[in-house]
Amino acid sequence: MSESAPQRPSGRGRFITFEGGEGTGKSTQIKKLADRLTAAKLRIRVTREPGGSPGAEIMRHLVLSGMGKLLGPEAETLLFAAARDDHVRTVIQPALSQGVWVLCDRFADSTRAYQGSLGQVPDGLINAMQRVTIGDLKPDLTIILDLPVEIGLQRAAARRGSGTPDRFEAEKLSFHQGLREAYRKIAAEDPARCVLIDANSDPDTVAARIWTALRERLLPTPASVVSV
Ligand code: T5A
Repeated sequence: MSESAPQRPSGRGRFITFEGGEGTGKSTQIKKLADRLTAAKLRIRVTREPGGSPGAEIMRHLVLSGMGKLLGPEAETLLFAAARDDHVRTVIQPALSQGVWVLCDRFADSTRAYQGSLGQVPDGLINAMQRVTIGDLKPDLTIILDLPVEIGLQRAAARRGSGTPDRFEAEKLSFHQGLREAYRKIAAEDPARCVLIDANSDPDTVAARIWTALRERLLPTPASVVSV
């Protein structure tokens, strides 16, 4: 196979996050990008939130089972923050400092969209928790997958089969519509970091859009690509 691919960077790895509403195809696209970057001989760590480390996976179970919701929006947000704190310290930072590229399925923008915009948790609390949990850590690139909510929910339902919807899948259609708008706003407010990707196509077409964005954002000069 011969294609343009990124050169292994010296020093710190790159941090790429995937965001979007339910069933927008984040997991599918992370796998495709990981395969492509691995073929380009980069060291890749795929991870997710909530979760990604043993401690954070326990928190994941708590929030997705709906137990966090019983405590109220602010306490539920604290659970996400506690999970992120463990994940950043034990997985993300060590990998980046070893030159590994980290691809993370959801990160801090999820808290801003789900708990901030939709849960109405005040910005002040979200910002304070962000300072504690991630400090100066900022994704080099955030891919926001954009899709009509009905299609995303249909995809999520088809994949779930006869299983029960989780705590957020079970929210009303208006919640998911608000979520889509919240992500569009995040993308518009931080265009240097975020790219909004039309996810309403087949998986390979969406992957090609993501690859183009990644090359434009993280590999800006011809000198930074090699053939494999
Ligand atoms: N959350 C998370 C917060 O509220 N605050 C936070 O701070 C954080 C970090 C996590 C939940 O936690 C919330 C947000 C979430 O509700 P989760 O189980 O990790 O929940 O689930 P999600 O991240 O929401 O991801 P989903 O499981 O809903 O879906 P994905 O990963 O976006 O989609 P994917 O790739 O699994 O695809 C879904 C189905 O569609 C098909 C796939 O094959 C699959 O069957 N598909 C396509 N079909 C047609 N065309 C395409 N282009 C397709 N791409 C995928």
